[in-house]
Amino acid sequence: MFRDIASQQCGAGGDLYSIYQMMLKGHTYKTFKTTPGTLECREACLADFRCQSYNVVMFIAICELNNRTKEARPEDFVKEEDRYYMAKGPKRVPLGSTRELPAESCKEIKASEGGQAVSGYYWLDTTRSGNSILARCDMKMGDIDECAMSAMNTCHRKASCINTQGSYNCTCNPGYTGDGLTCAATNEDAPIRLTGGGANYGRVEVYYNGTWGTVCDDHWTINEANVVCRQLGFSGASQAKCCAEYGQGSDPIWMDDVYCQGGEAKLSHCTFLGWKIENCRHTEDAGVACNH
Ligand SMILES: [Ca+2]
Ligand SMILES: [Ca+2]
Repeated sequence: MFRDIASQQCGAGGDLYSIYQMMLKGHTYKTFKTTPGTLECREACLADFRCQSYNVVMFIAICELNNRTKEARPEDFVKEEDRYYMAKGPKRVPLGSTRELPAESCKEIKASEGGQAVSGYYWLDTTRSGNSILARCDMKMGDIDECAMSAMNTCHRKASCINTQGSYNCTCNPGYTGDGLTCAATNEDAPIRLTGGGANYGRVEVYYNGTWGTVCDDHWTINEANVVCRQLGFSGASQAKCCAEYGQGSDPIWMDDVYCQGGEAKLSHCTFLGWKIENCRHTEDAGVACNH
């Protein structure tokens, strides 16, 4: 046993070292008896890529292979009279680098690998389920970057994802409005027309995504009607009409719950639920009557 320790200390160039009367507790995945005075424990660790370090129970020569280092789990590196702790050294496989050796968190990898840990993809098993997943770790933060993989975040495709400690944030891109999980275009210049009436009155229709569709009359007031009329070149509106006053249009119902301030140049600049996000029927198609 002492030859074991001495030989490792000599050949290791500082990378291998034993620490007496200390052990790493709670990370042993394999325990077996060795022949005293041999290198069996060290050889077993070197032969198994899962092995990150080992404890030896002195005098009875029991070997405990650990799947963590004391750097990864400093809180579990504890005093133990009958044991010594041994690092695996340069042949150690970095934690989280293979599916069979997942880390519990990016933070653990950062602790385990120190300055060697670079941001990138690692294997994690955050719930100790036995199933590893590949995730990107932001090592500056020591945290999972949910933004790197679309399956790990619920941001809308028109939102940008910002990684945060323990989570992430979604923010709608410029020109879109919403909570980041749903984003609707705010400043698209959708053309409009009046149908089913006369030159200056009719059902409001909006052209979006290659198709003409209708506007729902929920919250349809003179404010919204004014924006429609001005967009069409009239001075303003005399009336906002509800309830398919000028007949029912056909699908899609493009806009619902439209709120205009009054100064918008286009109806599509007003706030609304988002294109085709609605709870209406065509019996609720909105109309306007404009001033000449
Ligand atoms: Ca995160
Ligand atoms: Ca509605």
